[in-house]
Amino acid sequence: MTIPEEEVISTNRYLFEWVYSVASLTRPNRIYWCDGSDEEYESLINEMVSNGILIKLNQDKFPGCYLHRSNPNDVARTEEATFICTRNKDDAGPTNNWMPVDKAKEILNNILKDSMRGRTMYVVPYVLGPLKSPYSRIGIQITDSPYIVANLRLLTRMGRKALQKLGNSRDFVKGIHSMCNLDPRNRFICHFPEEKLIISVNSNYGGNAILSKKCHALRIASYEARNEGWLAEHMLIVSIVDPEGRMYHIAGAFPSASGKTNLAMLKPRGYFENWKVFTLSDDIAWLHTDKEGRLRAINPETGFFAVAVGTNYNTNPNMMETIKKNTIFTNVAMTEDGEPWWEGLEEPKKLVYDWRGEVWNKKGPAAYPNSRFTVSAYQYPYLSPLFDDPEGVPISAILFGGRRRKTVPLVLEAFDIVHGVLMGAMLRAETTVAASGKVGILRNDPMAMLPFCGYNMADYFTHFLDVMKRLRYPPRFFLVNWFRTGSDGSYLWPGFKDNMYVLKWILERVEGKARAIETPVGYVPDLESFDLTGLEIPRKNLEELFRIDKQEWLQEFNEVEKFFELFGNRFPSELWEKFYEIKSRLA
Ligand code: GTP
Ligand code: SPV
Ligand code: MN
Repeated sequence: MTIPEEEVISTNRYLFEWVYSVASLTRPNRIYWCDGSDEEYESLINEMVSNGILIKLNQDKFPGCYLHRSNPNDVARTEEATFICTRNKDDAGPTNNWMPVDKAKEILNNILKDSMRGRTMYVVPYVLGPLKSPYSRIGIQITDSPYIVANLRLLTRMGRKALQKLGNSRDFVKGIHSMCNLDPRNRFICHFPEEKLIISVNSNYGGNAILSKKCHALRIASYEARNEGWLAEHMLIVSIVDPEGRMYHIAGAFPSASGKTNLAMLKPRGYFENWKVFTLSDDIAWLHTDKEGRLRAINPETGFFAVAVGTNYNTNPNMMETIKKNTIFTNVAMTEDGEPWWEGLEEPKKLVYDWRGEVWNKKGPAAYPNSRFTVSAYQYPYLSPLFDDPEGVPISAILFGGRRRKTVPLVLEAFDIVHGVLMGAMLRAETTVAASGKVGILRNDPMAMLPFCGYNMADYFTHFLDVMKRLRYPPRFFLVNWFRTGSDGSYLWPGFKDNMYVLKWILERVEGKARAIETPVGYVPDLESFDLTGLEIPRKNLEELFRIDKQEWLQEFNEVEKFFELFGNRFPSELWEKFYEIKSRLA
């Protein structure tokens, strides 16, 4: 194949050879190298509107906003179709689906053969992390989906600048994505960490197909991070300024659709009027150790791919302001005059088309429960001023959380670093709509990384502990739970903006100020001194929120024990020791 002169925007021979080898397998009509310009984005959008991939929303009220309707069989991540392909099965570990490299490539090559016929193959270079950061990384995604290109443009530093940064280096993650015919039986999201390669076929859904996100920034990056001494985590990063003007940064790992975006975007109101909260990341954090021995966090992304349902002016007013323009909505409902709509917003007085485009009959949901929107972080009103800081921000506290109806109190502080890491490793949470399969099933989800760790999780625990123990100024560790329910099944804690009460207590603990009560499993706030000024909540709810039930916790330990045993002798002994030390206090 000859390369037309005007398309040459890089001199990287290695890159060209790879791109053209993929083209000779997939046989696209045309190859297009993305430069990341505004004009390019606009023309992509216009093309998608003209061929029905995007629907123009009401441009008077929502300028630059579009709706995409997925194939109904392709609306969430598919963990059962996600594989880590390594030479040795043990390197993927017992929690990942594994396939031998050769077998996976044979299957994928057969699927990819001629898969882009009649389509354009886009070559999308992107940088993860601030352009000048020593911690940033480069990826090139090849895709035949213009919808994915538009998402990459909003979520990453994409285009010419990435190629400039790459130069003639071979050091980039290769992503090959083809929608094929969206056949769910031939859907595969395969990772080859040993060769920095991702191949994703037969899906066009976010986490399966925006390869920069979960596939690169978590699965491949976590593998590289282990080899290089850092961490790639499924964590939000939030910056908090107290009334005295001190700024703190907190990271939090919660499973998918369990509150990262909402916590990162908390808008302090009422009693917290004199506080400020800024967002640095709503989904992914890359954590490094700096020269002083602090943990530093950057956000590899530049945008949000966030859950729509439940987002409104009470829960997340900042996000509501952000998504009024230049936003791609996926699988939300639409009113007859072209406004996006989903459950949790005010009841519309107008006719509503559901997420499939049919007149909503109110029998099922109008918006798909995992409907999302993609929007650039740069139009978010409270983006952290340190968002583009190449060095990232120092982390004072790490939170682990998830949906738990019982057992886990509103907040629980770890005794020490090893216990903190153990708390993360012991994290269990209910499954959510973000992945296909049953919702509400309690499962182990260590550090909220179960679906995203690119190597054996026992090695991951060892590495996580190593990184934390090497720090001169380690963060404090907390378990949090906004989802505990009372006997009637309703949430005991109001959540959202009121999570600020918990964050304040956490910062007071960091400063060595707030009082806590020691329980067998960690420290809980002393109810007498826990500041709840301005919050009306029945005393009996509070008592239940902080209650540690020894029987339930013993059961928790017994169940987690079985999970840890899956890892055999690869599981770090230091965590076992801490585990049994605490378990013995419960017995
Ligand atoms: P991913 O993008 O999938 O990684 O999700 P996430 O962890 O960022 O979750 P997000 O903040 O989008 O919240 C998911 C769902 O949980 C939404 O429907 C929220 O309304 C709901 N939610 C978030 N925070 C709270 C909270 O404090 N209390 C309650 N009850 N619900 C919450
Ligand atoms: C998640 O599922 O954790 C998400 C959405 O953040 S996705 O990009 O689909 O992974
Ligand atoms: Mn996520």
